[in-house]
Amino acid sequence: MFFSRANPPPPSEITPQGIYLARRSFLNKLGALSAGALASGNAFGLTLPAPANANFPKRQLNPQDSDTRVTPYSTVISYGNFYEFGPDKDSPIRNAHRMRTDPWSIVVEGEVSAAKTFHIEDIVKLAPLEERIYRLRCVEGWSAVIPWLGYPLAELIKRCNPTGNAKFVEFWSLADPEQMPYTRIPVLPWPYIEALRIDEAMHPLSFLALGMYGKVLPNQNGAPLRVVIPWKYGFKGAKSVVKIRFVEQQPQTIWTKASPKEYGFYSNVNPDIPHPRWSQSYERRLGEIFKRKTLPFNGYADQVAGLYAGMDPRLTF
Ligand SMILES: Nc1nc2c(c(=O)[nH]1)N[C@H]1C(S)=C(S)[C@@H](COP(=O)(O)O)O[C@H]1N2
Ligand SMILES: [Mo]
Repeated sequence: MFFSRANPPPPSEITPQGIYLARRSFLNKLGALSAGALASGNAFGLTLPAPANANFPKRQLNPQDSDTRVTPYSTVISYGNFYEFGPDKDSPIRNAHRMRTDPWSIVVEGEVSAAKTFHIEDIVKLAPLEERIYRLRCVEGWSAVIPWLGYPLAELIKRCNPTGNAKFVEFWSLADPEQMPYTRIPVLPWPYIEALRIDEAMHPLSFLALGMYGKVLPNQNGAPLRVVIPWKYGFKGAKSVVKIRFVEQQPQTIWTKASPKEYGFYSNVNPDIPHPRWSQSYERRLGEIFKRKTLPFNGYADQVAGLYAGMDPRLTF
């Protein structure tokens, strides 16, 4: 990306509590549901510690040993990218509190049987909430393991009633200059729009996150809802989504518009395809000292490689 990489902060002193203390009735409902979701464990057979037991990672001799250890909450809320709030890794936690997430709705348009609007109160109740513990690999070379709370993206996509012409789906993030100071500056071609092929969006791993670590999403991580596509670089998952648009042709995204040589449409994690300015072979899990190898499709190849059968991997970067 256009900002230099920095080191993650030490496990921070920030208390989770201050960030999201019950602001809306739907958040309370989400909290109640999440207790059940946590008890039910996670999908896809990952054996992972409950977030409450997650310790700050220790040095590992074998870099794969700790592969599924959950990254500390304090790290995930204080280090990240949300460029609408600024260029630095701590810009989101410093500035995202300005964003008002209530009321919130998502407009659905384009190739759908009828355009419509979903309100967040209804989106939260659309499908049973579950916990998914996913690796997140940022294209910049850092990664995290995050327990998301939400439901499959397919649940929402289905209810949008896309037409047969809908081959791709765009996710638009909020871009309000009043609340998001950096959207006044053309550092990126706002709004933040990311997109998927419909079958990618419908894949059972694709997730709509409303919370993480058993709590509602903090603003800086994309409240009140964001997309999570674990086999792609983190930037494919738009935060704070306000619009879903179905289209027939493969669309441009914020990153293909900003820098087409550096970012492709697919952006599947691939250690063998370097970014023009750095290797993608290794990554550093936030909080760890040694780098670990980046895995094809971020470790989800068994589930998703079939989506790209017959395609040249150089075209799916
Ligand atoms: N709207 C919006 N969504 C975004 C971004 C952004 O800047 N704006 N950054 C992306 C990038 S580059 C990454 S790596 C992830 C980071 O998510 P996290 O901060 O929750 O770890 O969010 C993605 N979604
Ligand atoms: Mo990223």
